[in-house]
Amino acid sequence: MSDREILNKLSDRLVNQDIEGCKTTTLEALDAGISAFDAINEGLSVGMKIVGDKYELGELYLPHIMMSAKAMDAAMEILTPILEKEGTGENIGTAITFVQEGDIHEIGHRLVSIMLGVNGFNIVDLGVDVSNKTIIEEINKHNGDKILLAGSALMTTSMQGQKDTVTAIEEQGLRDSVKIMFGGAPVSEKWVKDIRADATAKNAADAARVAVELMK
Ligand code: HCB
Repeated sequence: MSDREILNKLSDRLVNQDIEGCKTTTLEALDAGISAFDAINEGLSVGMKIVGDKYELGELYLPHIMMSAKAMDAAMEILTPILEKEGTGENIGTAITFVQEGDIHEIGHRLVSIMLGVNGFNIVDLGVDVSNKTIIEEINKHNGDKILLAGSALMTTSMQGQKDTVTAIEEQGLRDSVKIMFGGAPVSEKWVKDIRADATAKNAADAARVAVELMK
């Protein structure tokens, strides 16, 4: 089977909520020499995009998405330690990563956190549904470090909260202490510019590239 066929199979397993199949196909991909990174970006993430599209079309329902998310988790359990080993070993700053208040979508956030860690950031992962109060407290704890804030929002509602986060940081006089990168499916270049954040990125690899640039 070609690499492309294995990656397609991985995507199909995720779309079909096949948790065991997702695990075995992930191992098959690694055995075939496919990198953990490609398995995520060209297999699993492609599958998750299809799941989202099918949900929107009414072809899949919430329980299906939850099972696909579990299949993604099962694959990530295998792939995360491999990615972590690929780390550069350098420390280019502290990345405070989180999902906006009211939002529990964590898959993309976790991928971004992993990729930032692999690329030399010390990761402070605040998890999902994080309030501005917690974010401000965490920035203050790391005062003096080079700080990147990497926030995710997957819903148009929670995305509005990103604007409040920037305002809260400005009001606390902390804006010059942090670089702010926001992402998630609804987030656009125009949105981050409008809310006075520094950058966005379309996927986890891009997020790492943009983050490293922001730290320069
Ligand atoms: Co969820 N959900 N969901 N969901 N969900 C979305 C997000 C909708 C778009 C689906 C739809 O209607 N088409 C929709 C939001 C609509 C909207 O606001 N416009 C939606 C909804 C409505 C909901 C609920 C409200 C449903 C309900 O209960 N009725 C509920 C939300 C509860 C809440 O948060 N309070 C809900 C729940 C769920 C789960 C639990 C079933 C599950 C999440 C499981 C989990 O995370 N453990 C889920 C999922 C999986 C999705 C979809 C299908 C996929 C999201 C995903 O994981 N994508 C999503 C559809 C979609 O997004 N098209 C749907 C894969 C990852 C890899 O992509 O975009 O998250 P990503 O991250 C990328 C990228 O954006 C970038 O890099 C990442 C990696 O490549 N990036 C960053 C992300 N963060 C970044 C930060 C940076 O600084 C830089 C880059």
